[in-house]
Amino acid sequence: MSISHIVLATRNAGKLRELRSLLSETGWRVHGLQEIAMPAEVEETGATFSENARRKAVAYSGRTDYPVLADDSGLEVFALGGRPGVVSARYAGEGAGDAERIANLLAELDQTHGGRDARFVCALALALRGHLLLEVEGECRGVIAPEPRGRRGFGYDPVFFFPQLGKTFAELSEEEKNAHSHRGHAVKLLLTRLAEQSGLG
Ligand code: ITT
Repeated sequence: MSISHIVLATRNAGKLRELRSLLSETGWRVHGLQEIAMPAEVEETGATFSENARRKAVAYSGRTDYPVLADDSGLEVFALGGRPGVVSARYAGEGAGDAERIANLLAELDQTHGGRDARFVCALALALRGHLLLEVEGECRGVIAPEPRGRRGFGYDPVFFFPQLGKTFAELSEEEKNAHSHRGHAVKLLLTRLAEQSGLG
C-alpha cells in the first residue's frame, strides 16, 4: 500500500519524538493522536508487546481514515524473568514517574544474584480502519547500569548501558539512539516490509 498520511497512536512524548524522527525521510505527513477522536482508553492487557501494539493500532484506526501506527515497548531483564516486560510503563504503579520506575528496578536487581543483561523490545503494529495490516518487532541488547547516567531519551534510558558505544541510552544523541535502538530496528523492518509489499523491495 502507499502511505501519504499516518497517525502515531501513542500518548508517550518520548516515543512520539523518536518515531517522528525515524519516519522523517518517508515523506509521510505524520499526525499525533490529538488529530483523531480519542477512542475509549485502550486496555493494554495483552501478554506480549505485539498483542498490545495490535490492540492499540486496531482500536485507534477505527476512528480515522488514515493508517495508524502503534508502538508497544518495554524493558526485559533476564535475571528478573523478563520483568518489567509488558508492564514497563506501570512498573512502580499508576502515576509513578520514570525516576521511581528506575529506582524500583535497581532495588529489585540488588536483591537478585543473577546478571544484569537486558533487552529493550519494540513491537509496531500498522492498522487501517480497524484491520491489522502489518506488524514487526525490534530489539536491542544491553546491561542495566548500577546507577542512572545521562539526561537524554526517556523511560529507562539512563540505566540502559549499551556496551557497543560504552554509554547509557540517555547519554546518546537522538541519531545514535535511533541507529541502534529497538524502535530504530523495528521502524527499519516496517519500512522494508512495506516496500516489499508495494513491489518496490
Ligand atoms: P502508549 O501506550 O500511549 O504508547 P506508554 O508509555 O504507556 O505509551 P507502553 O505501554 O508501550 O507505552 O510502555 C512502554 C514503557 O517502556 C515506557 O513507558 C518506558 O518506560 C519503557 N520504554 C519503552 N521504550 C523505551 C525507550 O526507548 N527508552 C526507555 N524506556 C522505554
